Amino acid sequence: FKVSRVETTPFEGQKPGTSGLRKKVKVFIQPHYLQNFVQATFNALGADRVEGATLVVSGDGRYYSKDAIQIITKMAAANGVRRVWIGQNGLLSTPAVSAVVRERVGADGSKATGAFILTASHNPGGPHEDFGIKYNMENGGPAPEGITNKIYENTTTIKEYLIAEGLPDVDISTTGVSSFEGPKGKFDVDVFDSTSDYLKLLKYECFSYVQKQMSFCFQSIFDFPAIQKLLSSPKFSFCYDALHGVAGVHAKRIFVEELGANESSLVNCVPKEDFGGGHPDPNLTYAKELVARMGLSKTHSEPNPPEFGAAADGDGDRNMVLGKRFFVTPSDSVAIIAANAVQAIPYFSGGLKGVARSMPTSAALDIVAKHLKLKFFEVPTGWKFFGNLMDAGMCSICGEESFGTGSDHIREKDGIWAVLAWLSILAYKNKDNLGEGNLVSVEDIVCQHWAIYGRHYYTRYDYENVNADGAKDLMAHLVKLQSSIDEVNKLIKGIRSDVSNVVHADEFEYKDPVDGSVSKHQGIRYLFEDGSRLVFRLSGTGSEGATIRLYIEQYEKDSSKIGRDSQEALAPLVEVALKLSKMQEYTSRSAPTVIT
Ligand code: VG1
Ligand code: CO
Repeated sequence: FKVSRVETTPFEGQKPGTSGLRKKVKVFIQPHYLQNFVQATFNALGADRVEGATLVVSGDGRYYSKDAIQIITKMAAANGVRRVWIGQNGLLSTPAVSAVVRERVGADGSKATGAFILTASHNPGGPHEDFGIKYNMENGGPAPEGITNKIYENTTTIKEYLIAEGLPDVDISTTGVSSFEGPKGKFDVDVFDSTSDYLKLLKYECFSYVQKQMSFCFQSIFDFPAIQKLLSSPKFSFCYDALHGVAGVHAKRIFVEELGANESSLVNCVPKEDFGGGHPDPNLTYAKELVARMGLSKTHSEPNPPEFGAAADGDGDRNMVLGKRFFVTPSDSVAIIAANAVQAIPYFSGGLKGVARSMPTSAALDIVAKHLKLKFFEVPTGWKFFGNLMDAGMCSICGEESFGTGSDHIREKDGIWAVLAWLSILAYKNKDNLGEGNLVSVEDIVCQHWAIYGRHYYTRYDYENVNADGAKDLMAHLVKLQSSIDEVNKLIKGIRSDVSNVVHADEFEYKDPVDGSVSKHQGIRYLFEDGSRLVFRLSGTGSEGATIRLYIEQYEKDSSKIGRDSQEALAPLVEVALKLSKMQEYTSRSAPTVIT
């Protein structure tokens, strides 16, 4: 092939958000649009990281992915990349990409140096919906802000991009390596099985050198035989809904073929370009089928729901965990995994290096960290902030309220990992119960946790696609209010006298303890005397208008008060939040789009 230089002009608005660039498909398919962003990324990385590189290019299989893969492959070839690695059919979940970058070794001994992930995650897909792209680094984690800012800068000045001419479209449906000859030498396209490397990581891990015994020891992340025993017990039942996202591919292989779950326990596990027309977002609103199966639907009654259910988002990095007629909040989920990890998950048997959560995530994890004397970190929203802590050996388990949970086995959140973590805890708690005795259920595990650590009532209100100016004004109004806490407390007492006082309010700012970088304006916080919190943020993953997220949390230590309905328990704080922020006035919305 030859290298052709194509003239181009900048597009507005190519600024990567919380997790890459996400836009409507009709925006992405404009001539040069994707190309500009990809070239801007290559230029931001610099020749050192591009020439001779080995890049993974794959994603959640949403509409436009197949075209994008061909375009990026040709641009990679023209920019001097040595190899492009593609999961079969272009399908790799975000955690699988991270695993491939970190673990896979090519037939010629090569290792990946980075990845383009093609996904808009939980946003709907199809010709009229969203597409997205983000770049991950050599450690398998999202590019840090230094790089994403540079990418954006480059998109504002770009004049040309490079693309290979005469390079045929690659067949991504069959595994194998194809080699091509370019002006700078060989270029390989390697199409490989989507699940093998990811599975290998979850099943076996590291050879740690034990000096005393002078021997190598095998350690696995998860005890597959123990999980298999649980799944095959007639007392246990399981259900997994991939919402037609890419996790379905991995789920079939891991849960059914490896762990012996029944094929009928998989729902919506065939990936579709438009996710069957739904929102591939694993929450109580959008994972309707699973919610009904688990006996949590208000309109449908299910006589005998499974013991355990879980769902994934489009790119498989999120998870929702459900018990029989029981919802586990993601903030509780990460706290419970952390509290049980050392006993229940072999990978953590040597102890946890530390734990971390994003700022809006509830403080349930903080309490576990305190009890177990673990290092603890609170970072801004978005997985990229956890990566630095993990690379520095400071954090083992982390999570976000937005259904993201993970560990330092990779540098992305990992939906299937979270499910395996829960199955491990269930297997551990039930190791003597699978014959006789009562099964310890998901609900039992959560209630026992609350009894020890107290409960964080938690809810999130999302106002999706509201007027962007209104959203900005609402945030400005809240920042202005923060200048006088006395004034805020007067207002609050006028709304509800049964809510405690605000003792501190600010805009969250984070200084990375590893590289010292500072991230500002990461959400507005109101902290109350009794430990309650109100947090307001603007979403960074939407593709249209603005999305306001309101996070509401209240801590209850008294074990006689931990069994309430969370919406009911939080009603006073919700009222305060809505009136204090003048939500309806600024957004013209009388109710949120989604409540989780
Ligand atoms: C949302 C979530 C955030 C998550 C991000 C990416 O961001 O709130 O916790 O890390 O999505 O998740 P925002 O800016 O819209 O609140 V995913 O599954 O897109 O990779
Ligand atoms: Co996702």
